[in-house]
Amino acid sequence: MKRFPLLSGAALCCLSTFSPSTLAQTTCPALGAINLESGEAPAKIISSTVVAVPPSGLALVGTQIINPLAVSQYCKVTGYVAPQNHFEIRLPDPGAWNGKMYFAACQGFCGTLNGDFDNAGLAQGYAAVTSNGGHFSAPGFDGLWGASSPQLQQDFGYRDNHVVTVAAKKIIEAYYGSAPRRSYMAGCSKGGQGVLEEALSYPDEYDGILPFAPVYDYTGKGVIHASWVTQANRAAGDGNIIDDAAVDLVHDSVLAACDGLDGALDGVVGDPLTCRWKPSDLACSPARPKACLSAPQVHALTQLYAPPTNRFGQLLFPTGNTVGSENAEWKLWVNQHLPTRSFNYQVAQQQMEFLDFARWPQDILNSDPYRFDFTRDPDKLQRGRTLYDSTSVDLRAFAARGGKVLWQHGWADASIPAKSSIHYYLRAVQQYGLPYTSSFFKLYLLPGVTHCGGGPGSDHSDALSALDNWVERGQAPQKIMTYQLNNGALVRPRPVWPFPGVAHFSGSGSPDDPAGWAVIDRGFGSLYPPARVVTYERPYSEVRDRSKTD
Ligand SMILES: [Ca+2]
Repeated sequence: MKRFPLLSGAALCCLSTFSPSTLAQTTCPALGAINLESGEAPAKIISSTVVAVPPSGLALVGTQIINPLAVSQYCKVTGYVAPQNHFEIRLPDPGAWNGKMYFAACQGFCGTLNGDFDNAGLAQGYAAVTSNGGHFSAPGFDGLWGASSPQLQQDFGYRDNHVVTVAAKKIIEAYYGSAPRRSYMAGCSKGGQGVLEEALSYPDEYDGILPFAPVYDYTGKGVIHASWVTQANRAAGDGNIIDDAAVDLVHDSVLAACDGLDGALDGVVGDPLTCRWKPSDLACSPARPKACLSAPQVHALTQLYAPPTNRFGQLLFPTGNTVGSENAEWKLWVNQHLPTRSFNYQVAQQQMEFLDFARWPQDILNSDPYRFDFTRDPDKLQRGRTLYDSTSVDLRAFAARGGKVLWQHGWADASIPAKSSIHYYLRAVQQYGLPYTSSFFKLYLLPGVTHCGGGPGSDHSDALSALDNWVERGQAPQKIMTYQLNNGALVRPRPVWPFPGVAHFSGSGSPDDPAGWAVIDRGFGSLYPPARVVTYERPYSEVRDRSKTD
């Protein structure tokens, strides 16, 4: 949990100069009396109280940089939409409200309600909302709540964010006397799928979205790619072919070969697409008898970087892991540390066991990632795809209303490969053309950044302001500045340009001097046209037919 120290100063300064709204003291508790028990999002408010911002400031989660305003207190509203879609809304005082709404979608398997997700918006004057994804559950990859619970599965897949949005807009209007003039939504991983799903299925609800490393192909990633990785690295006794030491060996070799391709030896591969390193470069040989990979290791690593395919060679997911993503996160997602299973194993096992089928355990065919059959089993996942996947690139209804997409993904993500985001973008371009697509949709790939932030790269940016500026003033973002947040200080500045632009350093000094970086537009090259993924071929109208998921 990070705290932004500037905010504490802002909060302290304004407690003495800005009289806390007596209006809030009256209207906030009064929210509990409004009746929301009708319509498609029947809701009840559990509590509504004014909360003072502590001198230490608002706790922040995520990668949003804030420009703190004078938020000295807020109205905290908790409640739920039937049956179990719990939410927390944090409302700035009427005098501090910017007239807009910010929704932070839950991530992972959701199941918790973390009001601090609101703070990236609250601190900048937004009425901010977050939810639990439609259920409460244990931390980590716990899918048990989904057992024989089609309603909770639907809520998690697509309904929770929608109904909470509907209820939140009513509450915001009740509090301020007017509905939000603009609404934005942000989320990473499963949260990224959630914001994309909103734009696809409920295009009137948001004016701009901030997907970060979205698992838009929830089934393809969570079951198929996760099982592929699990099987590729399986050694006798369910150990690892590429163990933690081999991961380090590989990463050092990749860095030696490709760190400098972006012009800066800064411990980060800036453009993995130009990195020609391959596993056989580390193969053991008479010339390299030590610090090398055995033949089975070369084979396993090749499989890990390769996309999942069936026995006919057809593509089941757009990509394998990314060269340069061999890091601490890789060791968690790919490697077993028995008795703890890899994250990929846990995700695939829990999805197949509890989330993809209506009746547990009667319907379960196989919940062992080691036994997933890439030729026979993908067809058994159609119900899960209908519930959880947002693979359509048809954002036309969203764009027609002026909706904008500012999409980010870390290149060093060892969970959801960044190339899956590229694949989505290229499919959109293939379907609707580059001029149209880029007019409302920009993709930013962040070098050295791991899943949802972290890693050796620069993960923080003021993406929300860039999006707001685009929506409100029509000023499309180009370069965005990214930083690491280190003890409250913004360090390691790096400009990032929209894909396919690549940042290259040609300065003579430190790569921390942003003036030394410029953009190279290397085009789509061999990436285009995007390879055909057979699992995306199902008619979208059929995928959207959710009447069959009860
Ligand atoms: Ca570099």
